[in-house]
Amino acid sequence: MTQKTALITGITGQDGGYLAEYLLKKGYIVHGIKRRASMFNTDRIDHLYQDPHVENRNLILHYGDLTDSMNLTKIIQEVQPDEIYNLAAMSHVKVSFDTPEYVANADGLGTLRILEAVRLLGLTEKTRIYQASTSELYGLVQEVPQSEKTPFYPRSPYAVAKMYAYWITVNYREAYKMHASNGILFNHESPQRGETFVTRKVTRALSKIALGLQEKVFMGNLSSKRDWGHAKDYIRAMYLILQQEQPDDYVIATGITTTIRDFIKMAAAEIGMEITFTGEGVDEKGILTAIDEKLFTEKVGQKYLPALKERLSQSQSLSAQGSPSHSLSAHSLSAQLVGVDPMYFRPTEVDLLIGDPTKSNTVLGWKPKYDLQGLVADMMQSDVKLMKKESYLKEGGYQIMNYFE
Ligand code: NDP
Ligand code: GDR
Repeated sequence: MTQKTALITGITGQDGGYLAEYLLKKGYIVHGIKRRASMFNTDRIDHLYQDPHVENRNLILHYGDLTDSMNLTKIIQEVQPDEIYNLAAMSHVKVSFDTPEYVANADGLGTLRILEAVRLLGLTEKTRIYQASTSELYGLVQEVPQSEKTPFYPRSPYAVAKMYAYWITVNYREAYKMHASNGILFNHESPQRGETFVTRKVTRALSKIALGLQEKVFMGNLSSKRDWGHAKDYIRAMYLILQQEQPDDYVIATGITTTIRDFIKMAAAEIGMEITFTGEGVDEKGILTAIDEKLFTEKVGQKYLPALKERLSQSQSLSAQGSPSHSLSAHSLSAQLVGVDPMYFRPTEVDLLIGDPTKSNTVLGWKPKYDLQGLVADMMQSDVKLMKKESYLKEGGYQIMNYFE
């Protein structure tokens, strides 16, 4: 069998890194498009790096950008890919309210540029295209669970741009008989998740709090619900979609939804910390209410326990006084671990996502290996390890300098 060639846009992102590794293991030659940045931005694929001076490489990177059609056309012409995975996007929903025009250009028109390049280069029969569509298309709740037939109602510039990308993919499939498919992926996370998405923000912050490197974390809307899976499972679905004889659109989800609040509790419980939420809206607080000392010692380490117990005793004495939220503000080392800051609220929110993966289960034979508990465990284990490195550096006197002080 001849070796297949894949082109991944967004190879430096969470999904791009996992997908590149997965396809390389399957024997593909993988080409990736990366943006020029003022610092290295290849952390997620450094372990796959191959010296450009060595012959017969299987991983080849190209500088490029989804906003530059000439560049994309040139790369696609050069690579002649069997499969294109279009994962590149400005993928942060909140940030898309700050950069709506850019998002329309990169996430919306960027998809058109790829489809049109494949068409103009005469590759419509050779090249299969995967478009990274999203559960954000469902936006304002019309029905649950959300399936391939649920109407869209996007609620952010990001989702609106992705809606254009979704339909232009469908249109090129119908108009030019291209093998172009949408994966409507619900939220998927991992230790490689960007630090400003909610799950990773939580697992990083709780790890730092456990090690005494941070006092508390401020969050946005704690009541929204998400259907979270593991990125390692979801990139398998991308691959399966492109192996089908016919192109089509598929929901990839777990079918289980959880609030942000409960995700925080689960992540804390994973390392033996019990967090209880009190108050409402912007006054809501997550308080440390118990420690499973054995679990904490096993997952984090004995030496970090005394400081955390001190915080817990404050929590208990304050709640005995009957007014935790009022008294807490007086303490510099308080028992409050989570707060709410409206700066993280979105102008329009997506309240509830829960996917119906029946079609991908039956047609693709796709089933996730991780459940939410497994995902949380993987992320917490990884972030505790990461933050321990930071802790050791701090103990050794190597603190990150603030050059503006
Ligand atoms: P990330 O934000 O981790 O990665 C995005 C990638 O796109 C990065 O490699 C980034 O490069 C690149 N990129 C951004 N803008 C451009 C541009 N203008 N030109 C070229 N490359 C660009 O996202 P994920 O890996 O989490 O998601 C992958 C795709 O799937 C995205 O399209 C996202 O919108 C979509 N999606 C994600 C879901 C999720 O839960 N993760 C769910 C559903 C859809 P750089 O590293 O330089 O920033
Ligand atoms: P989302 O992911 O918007 O669903 O988009 P994100 O993790 O950013 O938010 C999920 C929910 O958590 C709430 N939230 C917070 N979110 C962030 N980022 N930071 C906070 O402090 C915070 N507090 C509460 C949000 O309001 C929201 O309701 C992700 C991205 O990967 C998209 O690219 C992808 O298309 C969708 O998932 C499916």
